[in-house]
Amino acid sequence: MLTIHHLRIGRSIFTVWLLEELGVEYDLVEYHRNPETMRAPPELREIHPLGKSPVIEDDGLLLSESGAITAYLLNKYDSDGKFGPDEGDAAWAEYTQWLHYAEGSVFVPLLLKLLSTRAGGHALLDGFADPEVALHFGHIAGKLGDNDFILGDRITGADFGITYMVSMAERLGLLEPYPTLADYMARNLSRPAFARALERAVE
Ligand SMILES: N[C@@H](CCC(=O)N[C@@H](CS)C(=O)NCC(=O)O)C(=O)O
Repeated sequence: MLTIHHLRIGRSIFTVWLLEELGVEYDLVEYHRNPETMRAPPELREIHPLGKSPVIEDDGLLLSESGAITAYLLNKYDSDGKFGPDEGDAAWAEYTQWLHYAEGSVFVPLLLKLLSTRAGGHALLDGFADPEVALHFGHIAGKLGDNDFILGDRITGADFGITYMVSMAERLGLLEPYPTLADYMARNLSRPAFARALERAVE
């Protein structure tokens, strides 16, 4: 059976949500952050050399990186293509761009804002991160438009990572200028599969 290594609190709940949407059976192993450093416990390094989450194990495969995990899970468990277009066409290329955009581009400025906030404000970090946050969240809101999901009227694999970024922006108090993104997040987090993920992953 597939195993997900889930670190609280962080992005792996969004992979658990995907597993619930797909109806895949899985074992969940939970880890807690060190309350002082907020880093993952050393046990995660016994699973994967990077010691980060999410990590999945499936049929002898050990896989990290949430975008790659999403792609793998959809390839294997979404045979009727409910959560993404077929590989190779233009719709798939655009979908892949949005799938990797979250971790590849949106996360860094959010991390800088997190560090700046923890430092009680930091001019150098904010000087870079503030316009980048505005650039990326303006871009995401522009793409979303009046749609329910990032690529239109149905949820795709790209929505899991984008929802994580939007939720992180919300936690950092950065979402106020983007009411449609707040609605988007609320819509996604109110899905029954997300409620099941929370029930499973958060005691
Ligand atoms: N790009 C990776 C990032 C993985 C990552 O940094 N995960 C965080 C949790 S949200 C983590 O494990 N942090 C603990 C640490 O670095 O000590 C992905 O998409 O999975």
